[in-house]
Amino acid sequence: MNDIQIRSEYGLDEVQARIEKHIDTLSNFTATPGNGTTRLTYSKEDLQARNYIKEKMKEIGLQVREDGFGNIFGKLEGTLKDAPSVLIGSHFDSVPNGGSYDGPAGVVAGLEVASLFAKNQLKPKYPLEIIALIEEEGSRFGGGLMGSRGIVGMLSEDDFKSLKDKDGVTTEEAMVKIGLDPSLPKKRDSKTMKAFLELHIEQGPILEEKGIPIGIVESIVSLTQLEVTVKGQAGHAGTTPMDRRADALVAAAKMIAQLPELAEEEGNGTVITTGQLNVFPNGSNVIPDKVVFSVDIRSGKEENVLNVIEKVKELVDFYSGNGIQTSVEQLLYVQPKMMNKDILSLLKKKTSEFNVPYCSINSGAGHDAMVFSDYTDVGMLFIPSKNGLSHCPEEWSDSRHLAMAVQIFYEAAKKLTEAE
Ligand code: HGY
Ligand code: MN
Ligand code: MN
Repeated sequence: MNDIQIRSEYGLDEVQARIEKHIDTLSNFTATPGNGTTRLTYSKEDLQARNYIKEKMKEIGLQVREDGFGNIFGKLEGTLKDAPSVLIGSHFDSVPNGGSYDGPAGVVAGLEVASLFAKNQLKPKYPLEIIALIEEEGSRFGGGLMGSRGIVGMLSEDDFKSLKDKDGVTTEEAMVKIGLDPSLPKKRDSKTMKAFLELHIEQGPILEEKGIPIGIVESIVSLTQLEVTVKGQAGHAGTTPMDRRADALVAAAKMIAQLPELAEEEGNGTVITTGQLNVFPNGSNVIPDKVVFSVDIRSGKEENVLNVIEKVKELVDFYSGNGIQTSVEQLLYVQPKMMNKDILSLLKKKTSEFNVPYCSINSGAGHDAMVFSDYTDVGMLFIPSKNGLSHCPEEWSDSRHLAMAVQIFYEAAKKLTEAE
């Protein structure tokens, strides 16, 4: 990778050292130490990370608040009264046994941009807000993109309150348990947002294989999360003849085995994944009477996702009957999103000014930026993922690339907040 200019106002080595410390500290807030990051929303680990993020925001001199979902905001006021903010950030929850960078890289980048604003005593006209979002992964309450959907009003208060985790704990109960206040304001008027910048790890192999440190995201895939429920009849594994069974797991297994070819038939890079499978009552000598499994479908083109959703529903329906009942619930659906053209140009310009090699890239992963893109001007930068790995303990990115992204966002944020 080409080296980069070090400009005095950045003290890039100092930024890089702080980035490594932030990432390392946050990675310790996990329920599975030694086996990746497991930081579920409103968990003990969430609270540890939340307190760290808020402490860093206060050290920088930001005004810190949390909303009624538990999203964290650190604001550097602008000179313009009641002006909309330039937001920089990402999420701080994780998938089970995930990595240290998916989400936190973007929160840390925001903290470091704010640090540079403070260090250089910038007085922005428009406020700069650093944001740490909850439940982007949906690992605890399903669906995903919960913090950002809540802020823009895509997730209603009632729908939020109705969400429960696998133990039946509601969002509000879980919030109160770690000292959060669900009665705080939730939805935010989109007029209070001027722009949203998100740094994220690529989570794929493209940048690393190209030897390019910065990816400027042009679009984000369309995605849906389905939940399929298959019901049958519980029974004794030993005394129930094979021709008298309504085995929910056998039916579900036949469905799941056929999902990949639905995506392959659709083509266009369409992907489909079953990541979650819950069997009830889950006894080795009991015929399962209920199975619940996830189906994650993505494509750059909305029509591909819609086609495959219909094919999944037909496939599931095909196995109902003979004592088997099926249902499909859609937990999340987001259309493909284009990043804002002006911000794209700004990020390209600022990256070029540092002679940092970059390329345009489309995101196969979902991000909070896709939610905000319908409400404000949005831009994303990617940095390479080692061996293209993510959502696993092996996830790793180079703090030098993260520091490069910080300086690009710093210059872009100076422009967007008119702190020149
Ligand atoms: O699933 C995704 O694309 C993101 O990591 N939540
Ligand atoms: Mn992420
Ligand atoms: Mn993720």
